[in-house]
Formats: sequence, C-alpha cells, structure tokens
Amino acid sequence: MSSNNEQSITLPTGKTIKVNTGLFINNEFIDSIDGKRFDTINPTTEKVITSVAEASANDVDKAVDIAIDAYINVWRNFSGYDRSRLINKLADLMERDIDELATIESLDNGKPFTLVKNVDIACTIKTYRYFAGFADKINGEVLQSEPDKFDFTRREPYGVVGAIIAWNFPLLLQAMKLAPILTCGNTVVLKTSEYTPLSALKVAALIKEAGFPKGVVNILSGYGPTAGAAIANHMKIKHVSFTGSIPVGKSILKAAADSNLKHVTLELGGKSPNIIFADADMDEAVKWAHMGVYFSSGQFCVASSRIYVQDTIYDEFLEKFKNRAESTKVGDPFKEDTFQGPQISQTQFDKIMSFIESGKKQGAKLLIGGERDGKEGYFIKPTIFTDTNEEMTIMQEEIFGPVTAISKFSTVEEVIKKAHLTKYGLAAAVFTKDITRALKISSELNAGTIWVNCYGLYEPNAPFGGYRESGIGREGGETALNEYTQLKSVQVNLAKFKF
Ligand code: TXE
Repeated sequence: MSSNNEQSITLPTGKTIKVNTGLFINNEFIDSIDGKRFDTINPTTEKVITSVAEASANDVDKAVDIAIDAYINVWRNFSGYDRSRLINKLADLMERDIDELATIESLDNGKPFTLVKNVDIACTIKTYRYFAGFADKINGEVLQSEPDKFDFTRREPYGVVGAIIAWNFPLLLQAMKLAPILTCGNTVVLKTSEYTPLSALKVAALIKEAGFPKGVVNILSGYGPTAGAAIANHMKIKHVSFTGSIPVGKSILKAAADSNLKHVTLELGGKSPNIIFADADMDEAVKWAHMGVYFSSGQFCVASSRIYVQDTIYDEFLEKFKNRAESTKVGDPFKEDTFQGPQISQTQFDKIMSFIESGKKQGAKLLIGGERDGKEGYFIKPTIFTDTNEEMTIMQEEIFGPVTAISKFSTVEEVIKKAHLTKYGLAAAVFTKDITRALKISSELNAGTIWVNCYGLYEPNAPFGGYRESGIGREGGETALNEYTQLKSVQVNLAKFKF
C-alpha cells in the first residue's frame, strides 16, 4: 500500500484497477487517527476485495472541523454559478469514468454491471445535473410589507451537513445527498455504508479532480454505532440526512434531539403495495411487477413485497408472474444478461431466509424459490408466497430481498384497507386503464410516491420520501432545496421610530 492509501483491486477479468481507500478529508486520502481498517467483501464470491480506513468519532470531529473551516473561509463565498459548474464537472467526470464506476459498484455491491451502468449511474448523473441547475436559483421572496417597511426572506445554507447512507444504491444515494447539499451551499461529512465503501471513494477522487475546494466534501468509511452515531450526535453539525432502516432512523432522531436539536431528514424503509386491477394490461403489469420486486435483488426501499391482484384475473396473473420470476437470470453480476445478483451480505441473506421460514411457519404457501441459489455467494432464488394474510410477518416487515406475496382482492375499499395495514408509507402502485380510478386511488393511498401503470421509476425532479414511519422530509425535487437550507426573514424599517 502506498502512503496515499491507494490499493490495486483485481477484477474478474484479471485486469487491475487502483482505488484510494483512505478517509477522504480535506481533499486527501488519509489513514484514520487510530490506524484501524476494515475489509470489504465481494458478495458474489464472499471473498475480501480490499480493506479501507475505518473512521472513529475522532475522525468525524476532524472532518467536521475541516468542513466548517471550508464553509466559512471558502465555500460560502462561492457564487451559485460556480457551485453549479463544479457539480456539473463532477457529473462530466462520472460520465467519463462510467465503466470503472460501474465495475467497482458491481464488485462491492453485487449489482449487475449493465443495470448499474444504465440505471444506477444514469440516475446518479441526472441527479447531480438536475440539482446543479438550481445552485444559482435559490431564492427568497419579497414579502408584502407595511408601507414604511421592506421585508424579504433569504434561503441560507446550514453550514456543515452530516449524511449517512445505506449500501443498496451506494452511488445514487450519495448523489441524492451530495447534490442538493452542495447546491444549497453547505459543506458535508458523508459516511458510507460499511458494506459498500468503494464507489464513493472513486467519486471522492473525481470530486478532487473536478476542482472542489479542500474540505467541502469529506467522505468517511466506517461503522454505524461509531462514526455514524458520532455524526448524529455532533454538536457542530446542523443537519443530518440519513437513508437506512427505521430503528437506526429513530436513533438518529433521538441523537439529534439529545445533542443540538439538529434538523433531520430520514429516508427509511417501505412495504409498498402494488395493486393490479382486472382491466390492467396484463403483460405490462406482469413485467413491471417483476421489476418492482426483483430489481436490485429486492434490496430497494420501494420494493413491492405485497402484490394485490383483483380476483377475476388472479390465476392468470399468478401463472404469468411465476413464469417470469422463474426465468429471472440470477448470478454473476458481470454477465450481460444477469438481472439479479447476490444479496449484500451473509447477515442480509440470513435475515431474508428467516423471513421466508416465518412465512412458511405462519401458513403461507411457498409457490417458488425460498432457497439459496448456487453454492457460492449470497444468492437467493426469486421467491413467491401466496395464501397470505395481513397479520403474517412477511406482510408486515420489510424483507429487503427477492421475496413477494401475491394476494387476491375484490373491491377498491378492500384493497385500500389492506394496503394501509402496515406502519410504512413509502410508495404504492396501481395498474388500471381507468384513469378516474387511478387518480382516486392515488389520492387515497398513504404513500409518498404513487406509480400508475409502472413501478419503481426514479426522477430527480420528483420529491421522494415517506408517509408514516417511512421517513421525514423529502429528497429529490425542488423541495429538497428547502430541506438543506434554512429560511431567514429580514425586516427593513424605512421610517423614523414611532412608538
Ligand atoms: O441498515 P442500517 P442495515 C433496511 C432493510 C434492511 C435493514 C437493515 O430492511 O434489511 O434496514 O439494513 C448506519 N448511528 N434498509 O443494517 O443499519 C450504517 O453504518 C448512525 C432500508 O444495513 O440502518 C449505514 O451507513 N448510523 C434502507 C446506514 O446507517 C448508523 C436501506 C444504514 O444502516 C447506526 C438499507 C447508528 N447507530 C437498509 N447504525 C432504505 N431505506 O432503502 C447503523 N448506521
């Protein structure tokens, strides 16, 4: 290993690439203060890819002080136009290095290379460009004032924002945090997931190359209870933005309250219902529903692990969906036609298998799958349950794997009632040709995103976030600018003192 933490990684093709594995602080890749490192595992082979520096609370302190310094002395003096130019430059560099980024992501996360390139990274770049366009358009408003006053508002950055992300979309989640945070003029300390530190470090190198000033973006690899908790509890961080599980989201909210009452954005899990009416285009519904649960090996917060099908088409849908699920190409993420890679870790593999066991024990019928695929890697066969009821654990908890339950319904009232019988409210979908019904149901469902005749589509201009326990705040869309700025009122007196 060289002094700048650069390590060589051998790819499945035998080719090697270099990755910086230090903590990215002040535009340098450095060792952690206590010298600790941890391994990152390839979920396809269960073998170690490399090790990365591990941040502790002391490293978080160091990064925060540097980010504050960068905010006060450099970044807040940048014009919106210059921030925009840098963010767009980063997007350009990601486009240039898209194959290397996709390779690193596939290796570290197990996502199929082709999908990473065409979906994850395409959405990532779009997100940076979408928000870059706002950097010089963050406006306050002139308020209606008394005749001898001039009152207005300003939208101002927080200073340093903390961000903590999950492993399921490492590049996209990073963009969903960094793009609006930086656009709004904040500096940032971002902790990646301990399962997928590598692609963010490649982005860190591109951030430096793009010309971001030192200390504006700081990226730490590390664990949740140490580095993550240090961010959530930090007295100098004014806003923390988190993507991950509900229990950790709640702990972040508590830490924010117990420390400095920092603002909090939480993007948490889901148990999203996909509702298919008898008049839907059957083949389209089957394709989208399949994508809606098996994409990313079911490891996405909006995955539909509850599919409700109207009784008159239930048998036909089930047959077609089963056939499509059985033909899913599961395996090597670097094969061009692979659709489903491995689960991220042994822990997630075990958790999903225990959900499958609970489904069987509680009386659901396992139609297909329910077992490991192959001998090596954390692969699980696409799994379908039928004959479920709403009380079963698999109908209540986020499974985060390639597992869905297909149930019958007969009326709109019945399916809406069932759709609402969980604590979540992240997303839902409706398939029907009746636009009146689609719009009525869209307004009745308690979810932050509703898809009509499609599933799981991502647009950076669409606000994204949860109803109920699925989250607080919105990422995406112009509204994210409100998330990462604070609003100030300025009242100017134009008259003599009258009281
Ligand atoms: O998430 P965690 P895990 C759900 C999904 C999955 C389950 C567990 O159901 O099966 O969560 O996944 C950091 N203070 N989602 O264990 O633990 C951690 O280091 C501060 C849904 O991986 O929530 C990582 O960076 N930070 C979700 C991030 O939080 C802490 C995506 C997420 O880890 C921390 C991922 C602490 N005390 C999982 N403990 C989605 N919304 O898409 C952990 N972290």
